Amino acid sequence: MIFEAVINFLESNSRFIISAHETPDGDAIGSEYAMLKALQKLGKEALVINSDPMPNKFSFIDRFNEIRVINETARLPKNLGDYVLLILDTNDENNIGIVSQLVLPKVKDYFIIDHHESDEDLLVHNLIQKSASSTAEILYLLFKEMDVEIDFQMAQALFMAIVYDTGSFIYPKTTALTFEIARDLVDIGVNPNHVYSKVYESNSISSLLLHSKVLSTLELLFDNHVAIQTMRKEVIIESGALYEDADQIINFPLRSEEVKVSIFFKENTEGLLRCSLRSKGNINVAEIAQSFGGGGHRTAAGFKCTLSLEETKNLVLEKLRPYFV
Ligand SMILES: [Mn+2]
Repeated sequence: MIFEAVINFLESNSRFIISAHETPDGDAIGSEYAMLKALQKLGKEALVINSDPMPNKFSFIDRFNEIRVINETARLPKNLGDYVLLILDTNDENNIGIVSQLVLPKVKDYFIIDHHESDEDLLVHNLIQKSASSTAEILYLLFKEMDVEIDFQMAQALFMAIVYDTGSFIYPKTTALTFEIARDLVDIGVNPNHVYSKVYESNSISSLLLHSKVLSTLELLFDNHVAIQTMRKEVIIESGALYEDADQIINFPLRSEEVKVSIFFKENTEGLLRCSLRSKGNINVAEIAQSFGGGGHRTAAGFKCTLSLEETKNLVLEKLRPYFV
């Protein structure tokens, strides 16, 4: 039974810190919230502590601001050694930001629940299901297995997470099971239009201006099969937008039939550069991201750039060249 290790971990510990990857997305936030409520229902003490604040568009699921940010709204418990850490929606401990230094080395133990590509050795003591559409999908099945009642607040958080990670039920890992779960969550009371509107129709005008500026950087290469967009920190500052407002921009170019791979270089306001990759069809961009120290899924992956933008761009294009010549 795939849940044996995680159930054993949850049952044999009583104090939990829940965290997820840095710059948390809809799946990270929704999964953390649902897990927090599930642990409380199981009579456990639990806290959610992230390295970065959540984008505002996800905050409707967290009415009482229980999802905290380290050094901002969360003070770490003094007795960290009595706690265990649950890492959600990433299997790379270097991808949980400052939590990897301030929490991970001090807790009693940790456990990963995730659905990204991972090293084989991680599969043994964690719950990593790379076929799952989202971490939330895994959590839903886990809660069912453990007979944890999924209330409306949990259902809404899980639904938001699934909507986000499946691109509203269209990305490749969306299956009949995903729809069955969604159906049950709607049955519990989730309003899909409300969730969609919060996540996708609540952006600022600054965000719209940011989109127009970034789209104007579009380059098309390899006979229009590869699209590259670039966001420098200046455009974030000029448009008055937030870094997270850019999280959907990478998907635009894929709307063109010819574009098979979309590459997005994005710099945050501190000048840190990240490369995100999306593909449709046969090109495994997780493999490319892994070769730069990052990770992800077959069709959606990313890494932090250690070289300049130009150098990184050339290296990524070299890796893609064999597919297009
Ligand atoms: Mn996810």
